[in-house]
Amino acid sequence: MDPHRSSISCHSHQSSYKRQRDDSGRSPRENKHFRTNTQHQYRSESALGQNPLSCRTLSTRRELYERDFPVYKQPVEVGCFSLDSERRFFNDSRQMRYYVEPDRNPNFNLRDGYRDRFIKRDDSVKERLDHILRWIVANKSKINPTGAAASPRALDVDFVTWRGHLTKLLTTPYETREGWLLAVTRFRGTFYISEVETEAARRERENRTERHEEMMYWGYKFEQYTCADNTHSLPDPGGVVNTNEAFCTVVQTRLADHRLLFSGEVDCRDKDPKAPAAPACYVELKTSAEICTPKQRSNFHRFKLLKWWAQSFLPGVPRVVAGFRDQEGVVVSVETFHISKISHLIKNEYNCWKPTVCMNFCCDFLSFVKRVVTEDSPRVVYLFSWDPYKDVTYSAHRDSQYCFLPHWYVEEMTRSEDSQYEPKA
Ligand code: 0WD
Ligand code: CA
Repeated sequence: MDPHRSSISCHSHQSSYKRQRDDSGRSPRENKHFRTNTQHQYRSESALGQNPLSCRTLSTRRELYERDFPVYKQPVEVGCFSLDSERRFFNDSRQMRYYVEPDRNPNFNLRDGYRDRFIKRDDSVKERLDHILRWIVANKSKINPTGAAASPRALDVDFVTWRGHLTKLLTTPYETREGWLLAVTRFRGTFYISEVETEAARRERENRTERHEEMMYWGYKFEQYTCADNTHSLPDPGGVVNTNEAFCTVVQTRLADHRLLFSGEVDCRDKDPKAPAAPACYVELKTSAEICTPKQRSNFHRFKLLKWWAQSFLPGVPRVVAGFRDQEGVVVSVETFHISKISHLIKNEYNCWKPTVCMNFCCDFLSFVKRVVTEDSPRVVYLFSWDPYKDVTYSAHRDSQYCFLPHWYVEEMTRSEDSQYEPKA
């Protein structure tokens, strides 16, 4: 038998998992999440674990996740980083911006500057987890505060990922249009999750209409109207919008028994020096089409507020400031949404989304990952795949195009782990 395949095959693991679950005395209903998958979506190159019996799936049906809200610890900011106008990484907050409250009816023209004062990030460049990994290498002591000897792992967290990837997981039980691919590598006990662009997403990116391209600019233009570079200055709507620039927070938290470390881009913070500490001082900025009919209001509650809630709830950002714009791209009104009040706002909506379903699905997906991803190696990627109305499936790949942990990171983490046992100077 191919040693690569046997080492990664989840067949023996599967039976041990089943035994474990059955012994736990939990109801057989819980096992409905997992069933034998007889299909194989990825038979590519060195696809491992091809024994169909060894493959299992995770259901995304909402009703399976209507349980008590899982424990989600208050996210703690453990650091931040900045990406400059050329997308260079800095281990500091130099790109932090300050929120300047606009007029309630401001008439901001979001189309201004699209042709002549816009530098767009090249979104065909896939950065994967690189910026977060750079931050980890520069801040290892902040993540393992108790010191290395206590733990044999390189990092004292279970999962490292982007906040945006977790947002996609939270909204999955309600998503009917876009599927996802998430690559997972287990390295020194930690699971790294990095998105892979789907074929459909690539086609959409490469075939955007001019109108769509311009509308993507509008969100960044709204940021320029409402953010200042420091606490004493005002926004400069005459400047250049450059989407390479970013300020990212790095937070640590726990979802049930999953310890998470993730990073997310933050638009700006409250400029009052007496504002609460991060992430509670952060403000998320959004634009949305103005709401003129009951149908539009209902859609806003069902789809937009779900995405806004999930994205900001995860890192503990308490408020979203929304600019509502007309068809011509003019912001006609501005409204603040408090994340903690969004679930009340949607209560009157028939058959609407539920935060507990989002969180329980994410939690069960992370448990699924922990069970499936058994081989600990930067050379192995388990690719989790989901399409609307389907179950989550996976396949395993060694030395494939999906590998995403860079050599510099693997070397740095291996070196620092060995050095833990060296006498301290
Ligand atoms: O290359 C990629 N496909 C990805 C890049 C996937 C995931 C993240 N990233 C990078 C982004 O370039 C950005 O620097 O990570 C950072 C943001 O990560 P996140 O906070 O986890 O992502 P998300 O919550 O999806 O987006 C937050 C904001 C967006 O604001 P809105 O209000 O539109 O949700 O980050 C920005 C955007 O302003 N953003 C991006 N900026 C440039 N390129 C991108 C992107 N691909 N994705 C999101
Ligand atoms: Ca935003």
